Amino acid sequence: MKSSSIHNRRGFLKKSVLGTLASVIGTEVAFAAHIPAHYVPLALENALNGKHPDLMTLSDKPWVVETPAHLLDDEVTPFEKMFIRNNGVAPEEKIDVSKWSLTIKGESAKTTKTYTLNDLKAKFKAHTYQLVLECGGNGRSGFVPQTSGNQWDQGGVSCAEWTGVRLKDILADVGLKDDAVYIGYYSADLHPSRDPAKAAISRGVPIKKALEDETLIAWAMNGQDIPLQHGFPLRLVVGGWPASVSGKWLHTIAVRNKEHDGAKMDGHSYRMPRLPIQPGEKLAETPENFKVIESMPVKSLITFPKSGAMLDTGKKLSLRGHAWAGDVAVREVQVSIDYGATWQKCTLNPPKNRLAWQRWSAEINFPSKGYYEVWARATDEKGVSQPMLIPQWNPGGYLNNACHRIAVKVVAP
Ligand SMILES: Nc1nc2c(c(=O)[nH]1)N[C@H]1C(S)=C(S)[C@@H](COP(=O)(O)O)O[C@H]1N2
Ligand SMILES: [Mo]
Repeated sequence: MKSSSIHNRRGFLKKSVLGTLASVIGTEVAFAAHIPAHYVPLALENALNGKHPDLMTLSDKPWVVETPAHLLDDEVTPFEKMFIRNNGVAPEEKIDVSKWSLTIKGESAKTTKTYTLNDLKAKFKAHTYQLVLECGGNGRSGFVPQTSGNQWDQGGVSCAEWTGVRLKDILADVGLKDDAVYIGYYSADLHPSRDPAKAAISRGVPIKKALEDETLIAWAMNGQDIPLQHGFPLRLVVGGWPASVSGKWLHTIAVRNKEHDGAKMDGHSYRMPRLPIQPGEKLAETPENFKVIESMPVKSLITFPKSGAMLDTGKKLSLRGHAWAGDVAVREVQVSIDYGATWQKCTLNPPKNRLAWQRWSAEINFPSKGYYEVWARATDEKGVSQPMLIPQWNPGGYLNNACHRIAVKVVAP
């Protein structure tokens, strides 16, 4: 976003911009005259980038925005409600799609090959999957003591529909050596320092995950070009694992003979202690102590109603949400209105395809008026359930899959 397009010469927001903002957020901007020079109101940053005004900005540089749970109600997450996690500076120059290419190389690739976007579309079959992308740090704000990193509530997750070619088809075309164990991606965004010698992020997955049918090199999201902030024009999309492995603005994939060693693969980045540790405990950040996070854990969200809902006594509440469980499916979702003492089974739909989230719903009767909490708990195919409160503390604040809870007030009509 260019400041000159929203501020006047003295640095104040243009009248027309304030008007646009008011119409997007559906109300006047209070104290508009007090907005400091050169300042960009939070809701304006969302609006200018086509995002819903109620998405919450966790960080400005790099840009990170989170979706409140009740805005994740759609079956397929639309662009405007999709969280953004940037680790660096998204490409700022206009991207010439005709010049964009993907190179496959690396010590464990039999050859090096470069494909233009058109080559990819012409040479390989296109596939479309709905895929859950959840930030490994989603839920981080629940950990005590607080860990460093963006303080996500529960909304660092999306399930959009991605279209592209299977990475496995491209890797078959290039040829893999016998010692190939990992792939790593390289992207066109810049490190926050803008030092071209450094990468903002360069992660990857073991070859087995890379070769799954659902692992895509995608050029479309929800039937359209991938929006700039989500990786235009090409993105690696790997459902069910920390979304940090789904490299945006993708230009190169390296086939590796060892665990990929790109930016944010080391230390405690996207890693969990191999053994449980005390909350706040310091542990040397070695691969002996920390292992890379693979499949994300079982999780669910209540997406309707919004927390704080009011209901008349004697009325049923129709509740719904989504549940997902990394590499596996969800077997059951239950809800409780008595702090986990008793649970009611929900209706649970199958996923649209493997690695998509699953819709769940329930009708709830409240026995009397008063304040209630509704808790939702999913169980995966392997029988693993969400913890009701906080799971294992870890230095990166990853994998908080505690039950989502909303407040409901039942009142006399
Ligand atoms: N090139 C690149 N890819 C990236 C990132 C990034 O900063 N640069 N962020 C990663 C992280 S940490 C997450 S959680 C997801 C976020 O995807 P989204 O912004 O499209 O929702 O993108 C991943 N891919
Ligand atoms: Mo992330």
